[in-house]
Order: sequence, then C-alpha cells, then structure tokens
Amino acid sequence: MHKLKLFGEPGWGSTLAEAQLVWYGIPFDFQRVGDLFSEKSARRELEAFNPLGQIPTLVLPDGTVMTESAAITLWLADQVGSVELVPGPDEAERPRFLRWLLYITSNIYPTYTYADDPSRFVPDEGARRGFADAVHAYARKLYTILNAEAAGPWFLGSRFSALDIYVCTLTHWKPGRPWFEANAPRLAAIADGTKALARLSEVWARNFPKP
Ligand SMILES: N[C@@H](CCC(=O)N[C@@H](CS)C(=O)NCC(=O)O)C(=O)O
Repeated sequence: MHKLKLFGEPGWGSTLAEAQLVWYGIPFDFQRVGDLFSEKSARRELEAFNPLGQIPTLVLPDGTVMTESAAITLWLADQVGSVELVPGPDEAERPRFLRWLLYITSNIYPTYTYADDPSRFVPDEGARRGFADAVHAYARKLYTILNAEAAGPWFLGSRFSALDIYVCTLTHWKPGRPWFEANAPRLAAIADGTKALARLSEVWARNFPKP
C-alpha cells in the first residue's frame, strides 16, 4: 500500500499537517512544492492535485485528495481514533476547539491568501499597498481576539490540542514574533511551549530552523 503523500514547503502551511502526522506516527512521503508565489511550475504541478494551488495538500493511498488543514486535522484524528489532538464528541472542550479551529482557518488564514500577493486581487498597482495594509491590520485584530481566548498553558487550558500546533506555526508568520510577544503574549507562550515538545522537535527543526 502506498503511503500518504504530503505536498508542502518547509515553514509553510504544510507544517500544520506534518506536525500532526508526526505526532500520530503516521508514515508519509513529503514532496516539496517550491515557492508557490514565485515559481510558476511549482504552482502548475500542485494544481494537478489541488486546483487552488495551496498547501497542505494530502494525497491518500487510494488517490483521494485532502486539502484544508482543518479538514485534515479532523480526518487524521478519526483515522487514528485518538482524542490526543482533537477533543472527542463528549469532551467539554470540543465546542471551543471546533470554534477556534474554524476561526483560524476561515478568518485568519485568508488574510494571508489576500495580502501575501495583493496583485492577484487588486488590479490597480497603486491601490495594492493600502489593501495589504488594511488586510494586515485586520489580521492583527483577529490575532488579538484569538489571544484573549487562549486559556494557558495551552489554548484550551490544561489540555494540549491541534490548536497549539496552529498557534506555534502561525506565530512564525506575519506580523512576526516581536508583534506576538508584545500584543498577543498568550499566543507567544503557547508557541514556546509547543516548540519545546520533544515529540515535535524534528518538525520544528525542519520547518523553523531559526528560533
Ligand atoms: N484554507 C487552507 C489555506 C492553505 C493556504 O493558504 N496555504 C498557503 C501556504 S501557507 C498557500 O498555499 N498559499 C498559496 C496561495 O494562496 O496561492 C488551509 O487551511 O489549509
């Protein structure tokens, strides 16, 4: 039987899926896609599997393609029958977990989609800067709300979950670690705690080699 194949790029969104695969001990092949914004061929090759040209893209042994990191998160937990990263249906933390997982992927994640390369959405070159600034400001507001919801030591409180993997990954992106430390210190602390987990150390070393 073929292994799972994860299309990704170190430090990009594939980190979210990679960390969970490693956590569960699920074997997978990692296929680097290259820089999706600057390499046209990288995007073209990925689009054969995911027409949106986004990572993570996970191809299952039977050829089924999974995209959307939240869907992958829930599916992986189902596959292993584990509640380690995803609170189960009977757990009190389940509603908060689902709310904030979807909040991250449906509110925060699109700010990167739109502002990473505003030329895709704003034809007028002179308007791109203002658009990107507005989207970045909105992202900071979204992170401030997320920070206020973080219980500590983990996002859900005493219970570690996939949300902490998201927080650890996202705090490596814009608006940058110093901003998180100053404005979203609970998220920065969760990132530190998650980065210190021996079970994920190889994932962080591969994806975020610099501190
Ligand atoms: N909703 C998707 C978003 C994935 C996503 O935007 N990934 C970024 C990399 S961090 C990407 O592939 N961007 C390329 C693009 O938007 O064209 C998810 O949660 O998996």
